[in-house]
Amino acid sequence: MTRREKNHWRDLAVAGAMPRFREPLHVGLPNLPDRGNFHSRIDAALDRRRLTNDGPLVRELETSLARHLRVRHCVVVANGTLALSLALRAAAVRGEVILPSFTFIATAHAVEWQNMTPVFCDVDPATHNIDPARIEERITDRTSAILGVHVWGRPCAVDAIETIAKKRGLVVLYDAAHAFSCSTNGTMIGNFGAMEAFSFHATKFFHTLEGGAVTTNDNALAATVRKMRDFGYDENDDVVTLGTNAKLNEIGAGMGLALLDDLDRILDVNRANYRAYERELAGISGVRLITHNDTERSNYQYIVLEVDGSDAALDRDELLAVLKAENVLARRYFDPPCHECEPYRSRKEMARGRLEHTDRLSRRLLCLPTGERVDDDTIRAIGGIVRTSMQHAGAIRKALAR
Ligand code: T4K
Repeated sequence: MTRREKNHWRDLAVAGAMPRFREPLHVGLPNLPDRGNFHSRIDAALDRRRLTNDGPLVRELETSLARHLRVRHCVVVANGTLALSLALRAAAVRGEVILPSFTFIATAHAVEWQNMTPVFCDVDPATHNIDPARIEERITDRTSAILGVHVWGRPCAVDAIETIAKKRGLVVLYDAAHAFSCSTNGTMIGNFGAMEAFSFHATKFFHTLEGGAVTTNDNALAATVRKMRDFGYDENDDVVTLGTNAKLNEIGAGMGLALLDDLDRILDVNRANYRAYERELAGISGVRLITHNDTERSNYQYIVLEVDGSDAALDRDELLAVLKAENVLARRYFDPPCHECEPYRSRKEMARGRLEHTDRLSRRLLCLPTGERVDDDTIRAIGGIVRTSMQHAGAIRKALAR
């Protein structure tokens, strides 16, 4: 928005109902643990002069995460993208991999980076996750895996995907980057498919600065990922397979351990923030907050708003512009979706059927700020901006168009 537009904006009668935040309010502002806890873990690592290569903090973190996720093996790695790449390689996936386009670009790039071919499948508009009813039409004799993504921490239809995979002899993997500490039918995400890949990036509610993990209940796969993470070395220091450097360092592990001690507090904050958004956004026509199954564990990490964009209300990009003018830096995820990004967009085979719901969702969703720096007053103010914007959509649209 230009200065002239902003001035005009301020002149609008509705502007008084729109509190402007003094500091920009970001989506993805990292949560922090108790500093004393973090510092003492880091001091111990410095005293030991053991900074990386499967150090004691990494080992302790793996044990704690496996316990939390109730999974047999948790192999922590340098980031979520490498977690995906290692899982794909360890599962010996070849040829085509069916995955949603409605995901962060890392999911598709991890497949492509391993010289496999991503085949994009549409999502269920209700869950935003890969639609099992559309998977079979994507299977060819070159398909070897289905890679589901638990978008916004809401679990994929794991049973339906498993059934298709069994019938067609395919490997199932999950990108669980959004789904740490979530469950489905009482089982923690991390236990499904052959392996699941987590991201512990700083913007995730639980993080290790940069980081990620592969989880599995399969002993052989876990052993393979462990070797691949460390140049292919085995426990006897022999190089027994192709590997890379995907190791997490001790500082990141120290952050993860300290945050795990605070996990219940952070989950409480996220849940309370989600409930506050539910209250503040209730009844505003043209916007809908995504729902979570409250009988399961959820991390409420993303506050996702669907903006329907009818004539009577602002569309998603108009609402984003209003929020930005008021210093609320909401974000579009995932726009453009993967199939609209290079190198996928230019490919002929991308013409294989439209991704109707993916295209539609990517134009309608935005994420609002949450986490421990966001409180009830902030959410009330953001709710006020959204409500006023939608109530005065006509006048605001004119101001935006100037
Ligand atoms: N699969 C899925 C489904 C994923 O969502 C992701 C990552 C992956 C796989 C890959 O995992 P990693 O390899 O990343 O571990 C962010 C994150 O960088 C990315 O990790 C995340 N998903 C994605 C959904 O969001 P951007 O491009 O939005 O990041 P950026 O740098 O623009 O930051 C977002 C906001 O956070 C900004 O408003 C500023 C704020 N921020 C960020 C950082 C890093 C801070 O306030 N402080 C910080 O330290 O991708």
